[in-house]
Amino acid sequence: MKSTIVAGMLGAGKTTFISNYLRERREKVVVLVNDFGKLGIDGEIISSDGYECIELPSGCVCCTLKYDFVTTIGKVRDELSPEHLIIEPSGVASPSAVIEALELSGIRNVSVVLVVDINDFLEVHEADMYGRFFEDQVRYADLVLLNKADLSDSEKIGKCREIISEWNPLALILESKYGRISSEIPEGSEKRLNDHSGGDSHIHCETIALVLGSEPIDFNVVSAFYNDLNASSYGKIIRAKGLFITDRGNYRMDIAGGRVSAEPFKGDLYESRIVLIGEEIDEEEVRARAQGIKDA
Ligand SMILES: Nc1nc2c(ncn2[C@@H]2O[C@H](COP(=O)(O)OP(=O)(O)O)[C@@H](O)[C@H]2O)c(=O)[nH]1
Ligand SMILES: [Mg+2]
Repeated sequence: MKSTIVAGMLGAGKTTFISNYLRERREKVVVLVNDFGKLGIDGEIISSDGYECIELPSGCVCCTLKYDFVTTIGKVRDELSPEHLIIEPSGVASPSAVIEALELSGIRNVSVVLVVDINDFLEVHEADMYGRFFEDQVRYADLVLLNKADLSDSEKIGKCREIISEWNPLALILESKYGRISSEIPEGSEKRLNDHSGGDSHIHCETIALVLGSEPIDFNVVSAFYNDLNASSYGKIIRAKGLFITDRGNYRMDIAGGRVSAEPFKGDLYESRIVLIGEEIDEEEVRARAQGIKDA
């Protein structure tokens, strides 16, 4: 069984990459998603494309969920026997912890794809915000996607490439738009794991999950809510993802890399829901606003 970890910061384009990659392939794939928020939005996006997708419960595979994770991997291998297992850990989990859990399940030579939002990467790098955690993500990668190339320019892309190849000279580095690549994921190499037992292997964020009911809600009202969230009206929102039943049909709306986006969602929805990830979020105010949208 070929195994691939798709790592990357919140909103870099991991789920988008997986969806586009699967669309072009015929192999039997199982996708394991460990989402940070409780509502399993990524799983719903991948399943709507018709792929087998298993959601791990909320939490982080590197700490509380390690045991569940190892059990699930064993079950997938024995019961579903896919040709390819793709794992999307939450954007705050360290790849080394996921590699370790795979090794505990007897899976070696896993491929690591790192999806990077070029603009975010440069900002974070310049601010030296994530330190070792960030470098770790790059070090383990076999393939790095410099994603969201449509929102960047050749100078930034070049700079990104330079930093990444310095940290990891062996990784294949490709530019991408919406995570689209024409080549195959490279074979994984043996990974030498850091001893992260004493250290912090992930970033701690707050997460809030909101359910907005099954009645259609006003598209413009949800858009306005997103714009306010993005403008930091309720604290720092690093990432928002939501699936909504609206008066204009089903929509998926995101905040990633400081941008709000909305696109029609082709899957069925039984309720509208949203997951927010951030710091110092004013939960009470957010919940009140969400209740207002639901009641309107
Ligand atoms: N403009 C642009 N948006 C992208 C690209 N890749 C992903 N996105 C958008 O970025 C948001 C986050 O993508 P997602 O795959 O959910 O990120 P994840 O949190 O890493 O899984 C979504 O709204 C995507 O449509 C890209 O190359 N260009
Ligand atoms: Mg995702």
